Amino acid sequence: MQRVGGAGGTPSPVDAVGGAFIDRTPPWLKDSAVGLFGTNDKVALYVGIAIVLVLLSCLVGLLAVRRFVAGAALLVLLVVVAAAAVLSRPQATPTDLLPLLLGAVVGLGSLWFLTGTRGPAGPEDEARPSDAATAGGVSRRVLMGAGGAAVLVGVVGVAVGRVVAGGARGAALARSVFVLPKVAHPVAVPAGADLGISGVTPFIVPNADFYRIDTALVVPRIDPASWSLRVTGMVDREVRIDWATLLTKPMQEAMVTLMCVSNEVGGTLNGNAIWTGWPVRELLREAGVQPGADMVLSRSIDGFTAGTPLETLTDDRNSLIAIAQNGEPLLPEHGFPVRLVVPGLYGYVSATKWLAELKVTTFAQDQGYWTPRGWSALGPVKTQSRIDVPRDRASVFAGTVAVAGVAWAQHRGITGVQVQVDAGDWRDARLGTDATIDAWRQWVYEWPATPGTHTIAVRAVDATGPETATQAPPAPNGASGHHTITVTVA
Ligand SMILES: Nc1nc2c(c(=O)[nH]1)N[C@H]1C(S)=C(S)[C@@H](COP(=O)(O)O)O[C@H]1N2
Ligand SMILES: [Mo]
Repeated sequence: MQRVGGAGGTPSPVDAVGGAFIDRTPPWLKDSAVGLFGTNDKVALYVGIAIVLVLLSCLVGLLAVRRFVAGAALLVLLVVVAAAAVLSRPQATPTDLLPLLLGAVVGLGSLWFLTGTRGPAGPEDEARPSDAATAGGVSRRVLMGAGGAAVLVGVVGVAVGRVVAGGARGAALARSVFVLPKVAHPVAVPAGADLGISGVTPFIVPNADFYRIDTALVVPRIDPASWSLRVTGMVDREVRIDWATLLTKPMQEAMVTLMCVSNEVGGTLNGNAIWTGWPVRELLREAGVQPGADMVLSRSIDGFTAGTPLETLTDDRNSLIAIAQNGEPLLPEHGFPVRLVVPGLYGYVSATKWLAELKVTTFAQDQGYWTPRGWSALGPVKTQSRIDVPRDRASVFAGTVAVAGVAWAQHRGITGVQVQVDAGDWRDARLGTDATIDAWRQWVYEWPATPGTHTIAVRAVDATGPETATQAPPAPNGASGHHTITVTVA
């Protein structure tokens, strides 16, 4: 088993409940679910959990005031539910229950003191009705209650601090322990690929700005020394490759634009980078793929899975077991130490981060994480384009205005981009230099802007023609339709 280094890999009860919630996201949320759990939405989920916790605490308190046993029973029930969530997480160990147990003890203790219960309700309480009202009693209870609350806050604070600090330390250590191997054929950005237009997404997106999408509430912090990747399933021999062995393999570089299926038309859930890794097909060759297999189910250390067509991992494209992004070890958020990168497919069926296993199998037998949640089993990227400048609803001055953005048709290649103003003819935009069919291209159209309000639409062209005008939502297999903006010219 792979081990998770650092405290950051240990799910807190809150993360466990949140994670269990994410995994059980009901169908009515499915349309937005893949995108929903981007970085901001995780904060929203935490706030939601906090509000629910406060409300539940109030309920526990109200019940306990009437009958201590009822309040205590609800508290215990909540702890049991949370414990079940903790233990349902893929990386859970029994020690993960410790914070919950502590919380339960402190919670019950606080409840005890705050309700003034001395024991089972009985004639003794009736005999001393004024006990709670005596000055000494109140101040003692307030003191004890405040003390209990302080302990509770302290426990939570320590737990949060431990996760944050421990995780950061573990990641920093792990990412500093290796020097990237040399590659035989480094990939460079061709001159003119980046048109240098202000406001347009950089041709190579810096790692820190790269979009992040995953179901992980706590970023797994993996010690490469204990990491390994297993190849299982329909293979002649199961193979296990550890970190040290992986680093001895001949590494390749490839420029690939990664893309999320939940990206809306005009959305920014995509990014282009140079990835360094060992071709997946080499590892599959070592294992020996058996006839009849048509899918590789890649599994993350946190339980996420992606179902990738076997041929996209064995043909001559640059499908990589990637260890670096733009010449740097992967960031923890982007899969450190190892992730998959497959040109031409949306991330949910291919780009598994914190990679732990490749199971050679069939689409008939296995499904990736998102498939039973309403997303297509197959996820080839749709040809599309986006206007980055001007921004939608912007005001510009009359004269020549640079309308510009990016266009992508991963593994087919962009051959043109066209712009339409109002209901006019489609005009060819100027393209940035072609780097590879797997990367997006920047484009610019010098628009002679005249005063008034105008709509501007863009469409990408690949070898099969212009991108479709038919509008489709992200689910089940990617949004489509022309990105269109409105601008006011003064
Ligand atoms: N372990 C894991 N890997 C994952 C995911 C995930 O939820 N868990 N999400 C996938 C999806 S939907 C996308 S779009 C890409 C995003 O990769 P990035 O966060 O590095 O941009 O990661 C893929 N790999
Ligand atoms: Mo995605």
